[in-house]
Amino acid sequence: MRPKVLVARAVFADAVERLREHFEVESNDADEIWHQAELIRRLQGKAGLFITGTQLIDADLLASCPLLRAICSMAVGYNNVDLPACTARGVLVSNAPDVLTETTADFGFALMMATARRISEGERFLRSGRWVKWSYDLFAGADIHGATLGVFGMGRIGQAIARRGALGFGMRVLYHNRSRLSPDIESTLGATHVTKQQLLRDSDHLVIVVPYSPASHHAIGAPELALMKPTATLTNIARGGVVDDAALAQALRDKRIAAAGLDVFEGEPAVHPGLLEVPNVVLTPHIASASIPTRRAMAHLAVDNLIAALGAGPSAGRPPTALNPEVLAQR
Ligand code: 8YV
Repeated sequence: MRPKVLVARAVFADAVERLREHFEVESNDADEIWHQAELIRRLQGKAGLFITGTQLIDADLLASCPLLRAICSMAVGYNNVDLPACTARGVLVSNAPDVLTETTADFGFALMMATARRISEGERFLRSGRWVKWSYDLFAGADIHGATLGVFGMGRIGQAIARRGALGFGMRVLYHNRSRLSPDIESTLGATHVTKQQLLRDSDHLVIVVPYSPASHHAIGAPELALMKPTATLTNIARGGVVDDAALAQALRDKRIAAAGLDVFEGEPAVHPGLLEVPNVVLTPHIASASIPTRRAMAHLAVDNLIAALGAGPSAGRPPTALNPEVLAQR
């Protein structure tokens, strides 16, 4: 009998088709949002699960689904998955790194530029019919070129943003990260490692790319925002929860910082009402990796992982981007 697999959200048909070549597949083509009990109900008897960054995989779910052997996510971030609990239960977990790095960095840069140059504010103004004359300071914002870019979290996406800033826009690049890059990489990127305080104080444009974990919860809150320049912008493409959205809304209202660009939110798809009320923020619905080729590559990488993790296909037993490969050794 072929293993059974559940695809928790709608995804490219060709990706699901590849799963059907190896498994008996139940897919959520209607893209319903299943509550946790429904997800658990549908997982009964399934060996594999395809998820996005939005399904919660916790110890309760794992305990209720004893046949589950592999979970593949089409996201790079995996804060929605209790990885130690999966490892303890012998469930192989994979994510989808690398394939989204450049696309996500493009978007982070675009969001930072839109924020600094007040593009959303300008468009709302124009669309509402209020543009009646040119003025010397109409939506005058901050420059990107020659400014100081601060990167908080210098993983793959952070490095790709730093590269764009240094090489494309002549920016001075500062970064803060738990571990420092090698001197080689620092000099290629033209990036200088600084303390978090210095990063907050010196950045003209701060971009948040640090993964979410209990340690990074509200890493940017009222005390951190108070250290930033009043002319600075903040862009968050990491995860809601890294930034304290209530504190940010207050800082934007008080003009403690000039503007923010946000692609991710605490409790999304809900957005803090204070953020919807202030004009100096660009808001997008978690789309940083959303180019068609990249979303397709993410889905297919997740499929590669699930096929291999369940012992099928040419890479059987060797899922390319497993997060807990030690589970395979125990099988
Ligand atoms: C995804 C993301 O859009 O990969 C991530 O971690 O946040 C986004 O690229 C989303 O989570 C897809 O599942």
